[in-house]
Amino acid sequence: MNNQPNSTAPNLREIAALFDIRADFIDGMPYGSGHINDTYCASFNQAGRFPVRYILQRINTNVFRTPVKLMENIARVTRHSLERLIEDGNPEAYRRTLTCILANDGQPYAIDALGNYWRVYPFIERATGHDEIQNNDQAYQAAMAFGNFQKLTAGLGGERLHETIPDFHNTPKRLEALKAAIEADSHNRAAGFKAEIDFVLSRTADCSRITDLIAAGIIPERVTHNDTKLNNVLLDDVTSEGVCVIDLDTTMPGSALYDFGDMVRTATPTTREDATDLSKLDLRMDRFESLASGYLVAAQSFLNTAEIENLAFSGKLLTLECGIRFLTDYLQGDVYFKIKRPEHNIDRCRNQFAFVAAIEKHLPEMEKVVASRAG
Ligand code: ADP
Ligand code: GN1
Ligand code: MG
Repeated sequence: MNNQPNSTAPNLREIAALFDIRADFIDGMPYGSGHINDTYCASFNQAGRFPVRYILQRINTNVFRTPVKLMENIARVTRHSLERLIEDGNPEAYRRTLTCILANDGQPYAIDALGNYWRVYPFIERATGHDEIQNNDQAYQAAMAFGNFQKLTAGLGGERLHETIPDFHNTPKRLEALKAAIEADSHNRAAGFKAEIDFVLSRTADCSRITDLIAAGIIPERVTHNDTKLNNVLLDDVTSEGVCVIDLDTTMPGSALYDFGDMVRTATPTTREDATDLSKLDLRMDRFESLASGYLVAAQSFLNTAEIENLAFSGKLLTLECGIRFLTDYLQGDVYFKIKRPEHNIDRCRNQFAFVAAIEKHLPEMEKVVASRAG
């Protein structure tokens, strides 16, 4: 089974009818640039007001093997988030968190005639998830929003959340998976990518730095988002304020460093993740300073010293890990990430590795910035 876009377009009217939307379907179309789920934006006439928009999302069950447990997590996290916002008197609580529209049977998901799992969220209006950063304020606001999200989930009582993808950010295991893909070489691609493979192998020691600190109890487990790429937070179109953290599929036990690292990966490079002209790729220190400042405003009160000391390094690790995952997927024949061209995954991999090299160059400066911002 693979993850490339389904050629048969779903009947969105029929999907919408599985949910308690209480509005008349007008139309719908594919939406966004996520690499994992199939996302649609649909318009409705809601008691004479139109268009009222909803997001209809087909969950990728090739990637998320336990969709019911996944939706249990999301329902808990979003309910908790809404309760806190209302308690705090936020006048637009329903724009500040995803909320699940329940299916006709009361579950936060519905299964269509083909066995696909679907969910529906109100469309968060007048806010955008940016694929590419435009200014330092966006970095500051996005980082603060993800930091506040970690603060919010720290207050989630009850049972440990389900691990929707076990070992998601276990970089040593990601490295092992790459080695297995090289060994199997199912698509006869490995021979052409010796430079990329050597790049990873020469950084083997980096891969286990955070997992070792977690195993030693020096870095604590927290409930984290685990997919904090820039376009997974919607920023207000007028003020740039972080309005709503989205894409909660991987919200589960993790490390704060995974979240900060993925922000560095996506908010500080000068080019987008799949750019092929690497001569222009560098890390912008001004973006990094804004990112670290915004994150620490929200997170400084709960992070421990070891976490703060590894914030800059986490950017390097998460970028390396993402490059490893793109390379693995390329060698396996593009079964995980959606691609728009045959070389997409290897282009992304090369871009990530070039960015690792850029981070390595800036790491001492980045560490100084974190130290000064953390006081
Ligand atoms: P994926 O896991 O495939 O990345 P996301 O949940 O991130 O899927 O959704 C894909 C895109 O759809 C997002 O980047 C964002 O632009 C848009 N999106 C998702 N949910 C909403 C929402 N509730 N309101 C507005 N836009 C949304
Ligand atoms: C995927 O779902 P999306 O597009 O926000 C991936 C992340 C990767 C990212 C790389 C569940 O994120 O882990 O870092 O692509 N999500 C999953 O762009 O694997
Ligand atoms: Mg996403």
